[in-house]
Amino acid sequence: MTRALILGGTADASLLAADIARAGVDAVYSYGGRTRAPADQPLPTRIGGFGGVSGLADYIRSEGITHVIDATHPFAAEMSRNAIEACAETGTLLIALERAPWTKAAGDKWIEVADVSAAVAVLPAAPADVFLAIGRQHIAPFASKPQHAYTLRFVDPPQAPLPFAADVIVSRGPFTLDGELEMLRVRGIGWIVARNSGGDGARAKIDAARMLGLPVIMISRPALPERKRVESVAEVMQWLGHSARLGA
Ligand code: 3Y8
Ligand code: NAP
Repeated sequence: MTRALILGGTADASLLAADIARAGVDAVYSYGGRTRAPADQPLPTRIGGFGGVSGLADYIRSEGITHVIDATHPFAAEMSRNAIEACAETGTLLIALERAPWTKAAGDKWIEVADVSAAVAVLPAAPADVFLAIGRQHIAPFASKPQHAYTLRFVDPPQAPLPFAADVIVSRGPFTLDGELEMLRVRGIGWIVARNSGGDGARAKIDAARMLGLPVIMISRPALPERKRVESVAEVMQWLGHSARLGA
């Protein structure tokens, strides 16, 4: 009897949850508990960490989970690694629903870097207006270049003092091209730092940067161990043994 665990927290995970609920598959949706008011899901939902690999393995056993779908974000590397280990340990089927990375298009001015510290290093010495579109958890290294005027974008208002002076936009996305163009123009942004999240929910800033001729410091995704990986909800539904929603 199928019982699925969705490791969620992304737009794709929400789309999958809707199809799974519609198909009547027994499933539970899991958030990491990063935001104050995550979007509601049409499935029983749990919020918070499992307690590492062993916590996840215990959860899988106690809840009788037969299929794990890792629909987290490409940068949620620790969760993804834990899922691979816990599923190997418990002999549970695992699939990743992971959108393709954004690829550079004609006109894009990308500087591709491996991680946040490399992104800081690439910023110019001369003061600039910099938009950090990388959330809240990984901004501290930019304190080493306080000469810039930073704009940050968080899902929730900051709970603690910021590691450097910055203007914070509070918005959870998804974002629109017009909204990004307006924001970048009004703030006179000269540089954007982004992570290669892929998907549609945050790509508007990349398209807006191309239209405005702005450089984007693009942080590449962390490498993950091999695991079965698909890019569409339909493929996950087939893997679960259910045809996707007809006419989807
Ligand atoms: C808690 C669930 C939807 C889902 C929205 C997608 C789209 C917007 C792109 C920018 C980039 C960023 C950030 C981002 C994207 C979608 C999607 C996506 C980037 C929510 C959500 C949770 C989170 C966690 C949050 C992180 C933060 C990252 C903001 C819900 C809204 C910057 C990633 O304050 C914090 O601690 C926030 C932490 C992880 C990265 C970071 O390190 O700060 N996402 N984002 C999930 C959980 O608890 O399990 O609250 O409803 C989901 C979404 N985030 O309904 O359309 O790709 O699916 N989220 C990045 O670098 O790309 C925003 O601002 O341009
Ligand atoms: P992470 O660094 O890979 O995970 C850190 C720890 O958070 C995990 O080891 C796990 O704790 C817990 N965790 C993460 N996702 C979880 C989930 N869906 N359900 C239960 N526990 C979870 O994760 P992150 O990058 O902070 O991302 C957290 C959440 O935000 C994920 O749901 C992800 O999909 C979503 N998100 C992240 C980004 C991003 O940029 N990273 C962007 C959009 C959405 P234990 O070890 O205790 O189990």
